[in-house]
Order: sequence, then C-alpha cells, then structure tokens
Amino acid sequence: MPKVVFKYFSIKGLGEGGRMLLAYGRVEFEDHRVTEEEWPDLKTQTPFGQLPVLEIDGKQYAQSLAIYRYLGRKFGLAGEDLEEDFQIDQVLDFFYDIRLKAAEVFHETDKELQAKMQDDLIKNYYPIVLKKLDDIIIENNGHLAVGKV
Ligand SMILES: N[C@@H](CCC(=O)N[C@@H](CS)C(=O)NCC(=O)O)C(=O)O
Repeated sequence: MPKVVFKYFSIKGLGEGGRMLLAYGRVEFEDHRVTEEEWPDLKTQTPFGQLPVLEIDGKQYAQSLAIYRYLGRKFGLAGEDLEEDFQIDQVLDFFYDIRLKAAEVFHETDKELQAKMQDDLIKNYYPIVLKKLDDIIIENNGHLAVGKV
C-alpha cells in the first residue's frame, strides 16, 4: 500500500476538499496538520512554497484544484467525457472565485476596512453567488455537477 500524507494547516481552507476526497476513496493517509513552527522549513521543500501538498510514496502533488481533479479522477468522480469534465471544472472554478473573495477579507489587517469589506460581501456578493450555487444544486439533483459531484 502506498504511503500517503496530506499536508495542510490545521484549518479547513484549501485542505478539507483533499482530505474529504481521500476519505471518499477510502485511502488510509496521514493527515499532517502543519504547525507555524514547522512551516518555514517545510515551505522550502514544497513545489510552490504553499500548502496543501499531497505526498504519495514521497512524490509531491501541489495546488488544491489540481489535487482535487487528480483524486476525483482516481475515485470515479470525474466526468464521463469532455463535456462533463467541463461542467465539473466550471463549478470548481466558480467556487474558487468565491473562496478568493473570502480570503481577501480574511487577510485584511486593517480591522475597520475588513469589517466594511465583509459587510459588502454579505450584502452584495454572497447572496448572488450562493443563490447561483443553490440553483446549480437543484438543477443537478442535489449535486454540484453531472449528478454525482
Ligand atoms: N493556488 C494555491 C494556493 C495555496 C495557498 O494560498 N496556500 C496558503 C494556505 S491557504 C499557504 O500555503 N500559505 C502559506 C504561505 O504562503 O507561506 C492552491 O490552490 O493550492
């Protein structure tokens, strides 16, 4: 059995999707929660200086969406053809857009500006994009794409 290690910080963030996919695929893996202390050294050993990183028998796989696609294909969650792959990819990229907006607010250090940005997202952005995701889920029988993802 290959040795599988999933490295990410101890938050959901960009890591939880990978952890969930590994669990879905019933893969026994080490859920390595990287601490602030170990990160500076580890950072220099990762492909892009960022996490998450999936390691399979020492081979590193980086970039969260690439990891999701890779594991999705491995565990039968990919599309049946190019068109279905596209349906999945467009929702995944849309989700990533939403996540980037949230991350921008999270990383803002000016507390007053941060509160304004958050307020703006709550009033003018989240209702629209979350409604869009809801509509997609309804159209897809409770899934985000092609009736299975
Ligand atoms: N495009 C990358 C972004 C990864 C990323 O931004 N990772 C953050 C945590 S969410 C990170 O490693 N931050 C620490 C650092 O850059 O030193 C992906 O999707 O994997």
